This record gives sequence, structure tokens and C-alpha cells, in this order.
Amino acid sequence: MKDIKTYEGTFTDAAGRYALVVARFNSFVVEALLEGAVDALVRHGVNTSDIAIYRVPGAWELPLAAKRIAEKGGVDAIITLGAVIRGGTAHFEYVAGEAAKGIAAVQNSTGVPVAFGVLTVDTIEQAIERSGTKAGNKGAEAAMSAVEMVSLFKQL
Ligand code: INI
Repeated sequence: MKDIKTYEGTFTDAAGRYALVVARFNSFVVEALLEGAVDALVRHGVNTSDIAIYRVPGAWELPLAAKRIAEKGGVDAIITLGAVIRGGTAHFEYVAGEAAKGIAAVQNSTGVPVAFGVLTVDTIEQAIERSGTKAGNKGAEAAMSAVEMVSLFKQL
């Protein structure tokens, strides 16, 4: 591959303006995702003054808020954070499905990268595992994908 011009983001070029859109529902888990995301951004050199946090009621509201923020302009990437936990609720399929579809639609229609940091899990234990314990922190992972996209877009 060494003769082929390749464009890819790096993690050493994180400077940019980041919006974090954060669901309040299941806040015990989502606050840990937020902590992971902010920590990942700051440790990669993003200034705290370039990070803004927007809170919404639940994962259902994430796409609309992300769309408004993207359309307003002034951000290089958006990171959505939430936790949809199946538990006993049939609501799960609707909330998780629409959040995922809606978030994908926002980045495709606005051209602003929108990272998907929404846990969709069966149990609270799985949510805890993915928010800073044995399965890592999906908020931090979403933040890193945003950094990579910001870095890639600087080259395009
Ligand atoms: N919102 C979540 O973020 N996670 C969930 O697990 C969840 N469940 O299970 O119901 C949830 N529901 C609320 C939803 O996101 C909206 O805020 C609500 O329906 C009002 O529009």
C-alpha cells in the first residue's frame, strides 16, 4: 500500500470544536460516558473552551438536538451519549432504533461527523461494563472516533 496516497485521521491533531449531546435518562451510566468522553478529548489536547455540553431528556431527543447544533454551525464534530437499556420495557426497540437512525441521518444530511456513543444493552450490568469498567468506556471511544474524523476532514 506504500505507493497509494492514503488519507486518514490521527489522534495527534485533535484540535477542533466539539459538542457533546448528553441524554439525562439512565444518568448514572451516561454521566460516566460523559466523563470518559471529556477525559479522552482533553488528554488528546482539546481545549476545554472548545467543548460544549448540551443535555437532553433521553436518547430519543439526541438526533434533534444534534441536528440543531450541526445546522447552527461552529462545531467540527458532535458526540452523542446515552444509554438505552432493554430491561422490562418494550419502549427499548423504538427508542434505540430511532436514536441510531436519527443520529446517522444527522451526520449524513449536515456533513458534520456525529459519533454514536449510545449504549444499547439488555441489562444495567452490561451498561456498567461499557461505561468505564471491564468493557472500557464507550463515551471515550465515541470521542476518539470524533477526533479521528475531525483530523481526517482537515485533510480533505
Ligand atoms: N431514554 C433513554 O435514553 N434510555 C432508555 O432506556 C429509555 N427507555 O428505556 O425508555 C429512554 N426513554 C425516554 C426517551 O428517550 C424520551 O426521552 C421520552 O420518550 C420522551 O420523548
